[in-house]
Amino acid sequence: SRKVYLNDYKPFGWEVEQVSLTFRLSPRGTRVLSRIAFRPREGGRFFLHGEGLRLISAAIDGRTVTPEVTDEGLTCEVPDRPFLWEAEVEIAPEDNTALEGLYMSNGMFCTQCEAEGFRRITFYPDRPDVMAPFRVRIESDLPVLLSNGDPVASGKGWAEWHDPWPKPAYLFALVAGDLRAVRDSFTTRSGREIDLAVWVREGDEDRCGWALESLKASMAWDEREYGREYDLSVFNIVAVDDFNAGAMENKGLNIFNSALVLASPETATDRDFERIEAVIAHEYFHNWTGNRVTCRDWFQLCLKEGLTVYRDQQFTGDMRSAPVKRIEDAAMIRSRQFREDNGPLAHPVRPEEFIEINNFYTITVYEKGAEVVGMLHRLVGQNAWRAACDLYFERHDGQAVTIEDWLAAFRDTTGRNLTQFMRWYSQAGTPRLSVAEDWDGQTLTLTLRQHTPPTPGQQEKAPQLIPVALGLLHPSGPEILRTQIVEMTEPEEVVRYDVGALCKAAGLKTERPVVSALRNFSAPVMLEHDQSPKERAFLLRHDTDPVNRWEAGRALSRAALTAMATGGDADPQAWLEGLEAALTDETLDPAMQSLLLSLPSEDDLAQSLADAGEAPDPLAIRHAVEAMQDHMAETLEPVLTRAFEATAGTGPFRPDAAGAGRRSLHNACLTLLTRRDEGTRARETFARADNMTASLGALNALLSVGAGKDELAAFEARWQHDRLVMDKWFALQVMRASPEQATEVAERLTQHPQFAWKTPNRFRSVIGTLAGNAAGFHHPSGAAYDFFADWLLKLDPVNPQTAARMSTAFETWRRYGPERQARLRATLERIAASPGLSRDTGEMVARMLG
Ligand code: B3K
Ligand code: ZN
Repeated sequence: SRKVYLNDYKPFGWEVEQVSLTFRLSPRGTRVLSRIAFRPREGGRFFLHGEGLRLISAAIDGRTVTPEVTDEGLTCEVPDRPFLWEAEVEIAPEDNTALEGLYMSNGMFCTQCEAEGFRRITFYPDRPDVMAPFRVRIESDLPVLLSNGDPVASGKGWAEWHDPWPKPAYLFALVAGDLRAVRDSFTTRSGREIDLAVWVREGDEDRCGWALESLKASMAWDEREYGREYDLSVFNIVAVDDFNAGAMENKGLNIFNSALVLASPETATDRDFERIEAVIAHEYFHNWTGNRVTCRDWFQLCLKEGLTVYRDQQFTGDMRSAPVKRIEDAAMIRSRQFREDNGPLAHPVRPEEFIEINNFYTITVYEKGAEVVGMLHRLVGQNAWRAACDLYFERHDGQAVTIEDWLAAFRDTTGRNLTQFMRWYSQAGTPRLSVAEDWDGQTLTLTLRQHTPPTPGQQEKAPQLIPVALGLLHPSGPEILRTQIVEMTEPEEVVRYDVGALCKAAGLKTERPVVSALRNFSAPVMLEHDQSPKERAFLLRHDTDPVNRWEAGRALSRAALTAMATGGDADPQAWLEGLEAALTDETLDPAMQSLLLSLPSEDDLAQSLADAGEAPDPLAIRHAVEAMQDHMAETLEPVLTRAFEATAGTGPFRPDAAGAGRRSLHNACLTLLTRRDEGTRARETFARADNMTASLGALNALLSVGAGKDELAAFEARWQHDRLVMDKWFALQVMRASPEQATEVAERLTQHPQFAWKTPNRFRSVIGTLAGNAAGFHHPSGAAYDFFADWLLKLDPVNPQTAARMSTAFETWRRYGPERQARLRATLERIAASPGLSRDTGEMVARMLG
């Protein structure tokens, strides 16, 4: 398979002035007629992408031509002047199980073109830097026919759409089906009324309200915070059950995985509501960051994704709780992004080579990309941030641009030289930031050192610009130095604080302060800062920075758990005391209390052990976590009971942050208390539950102590006709299965009549979840590895994109001991050697084997 390199970028030799497409839809033989007006620029070899297309005819300016067609596209002699290209092709949407291009789901036609799916619809320069206005005519007996832009005209069996905004082909979309609309409207700040609609299958109409509320909130927010208004007369959202990703920002016609649109209190959890709100916002925000200004090439993916994730994070912080959101984002980077950045799949936020671009829709591009954008925001401050974003939109509206263009808007706004900052985009790997303290009774000296270990293809790393947010607390509690940003640029820097003066100013006795470093997770780095359990317990209680307060608790529980998992000396005392104080602190938000109560994931603990040079044993980790939960439940029983009762049933379900926070704490307490009461409370909760957050919380608590058989059956009986709820039912059983039984449980579920393995959501809920049950997945029998690999190989020819993504379950293989490593390597080698392996999975496996 061929590699593509950033440095090989060349613009396309022709400009596309206008695209007209006619679709004659039919499941086995859809005809696509294209009329494309080309105008020469540099010219050169005229190549149009095209895959799996049957070419019926082609003409230039009305004269038939016979282009040379290969697996990847066609080449043709073309005139050296503007010309009209016309072609007709045939495709079979019904046979398209890869869910890229035009495919079918439950009798409905839909598309997914990002990244390179349009070339499976017709011959076209399928690259993001070719932007053009589109006209689309759809012919079909189906009642609802949708495409991008504004509706132009329609009649019985046809509809026409026009999108005036030049767009790359990856933003093209078409939907045709027997769909129902739930409608609303939004008036923009300049007074234009936009028709909004969510299109769903019959029966789902009562689950669209939240998506519409979220959409209107997003539209208002983007006007208020970024001055960005919507630019078409309609905005359509379609829910589809078979979808590889979460959602897609096609211009004016967003297509969503139905799991990320449909919600009602009975069927969706608080988490689902929050995710729907965030993803609706994310796709909507792409209208400016991605669509109006797009990427020059796929290496620039973070240009739209990092920025849009950052915007949706800001939005969620504004709609809900900013500190809670920040803690969750920091936690996700530290576990999942660091895992990627420190393993064989590490790549820069802006990669420089790939075989299959779909393999680079990663947590590094998205979430680390968002961290980099956030650092930039904090470095330049709010006013310059807004001015630079305005400049970026103004300068590049209608263009396909690069990270350099993005940074130039900041350079030109602030006069700042961002050359070193650029390394955040080009260097892979997580910088290690160590903080060493020296105290002489008066002055505190901090020595900061940075160093980034090698990653695949990048041996040497240059120092990065690391904004380090620091604060100091007096050991009696008060803060003596408010958050200050040290902009570190060198491998080593020394910062001195005149603590005597700071204490004096605060009217306090001079004492050695407690350092709170990397506040608000000011940079995506691994902090190495030796602090005693006493200092951590102090920060857990007193830090003014919510992220570091949480982090102090994390550090305490992590230390205790890793010690327990390796048979070392575990002293959870400081952790438990700190937790007790947090749970009884009435000034703390329940959502925050719930976060403090959560333990690091088993995978995080495995990584911590690996970082400390030990081979983790996932079974020992599971036992340590369970022992810790028993310990927490026992020592904190009275406090947990009080918090559990205080958060019980408070009126009708509303999916807002306050309600969600209370329910989250309630469920966290329930899970622990279930270890003490034989499941009494959980059974009662399950029986009384009137919302999915409560039922699933209770079911989860029961399954995690090996109970809940009857409840599982009752749940299935009640929800068997609801595919989204059934996904939860499948996943929970695999997630909560004991290490010995996990593979068996997953295997049994694959025999369930509703195990529709070609639907990605269902595949992920069973097979994907098995990899999330770390102790089950890494059980020494090796059964899970074989089972998982067999299913990946079965899915691969059907849906390579989803198979490739799921293969990342193996990315941590090198962190384990020799026996597991040998088995994992053999499994990866078996996958790699299997005949006909897709390009997608082939690339992933080769990278993992290194
Ligand atoms: N841009 C899409 C993702 C497309 C995935 C292609 N493999 C959704 C998003 O990030 O908004
Ligand atoms: Zn996106």
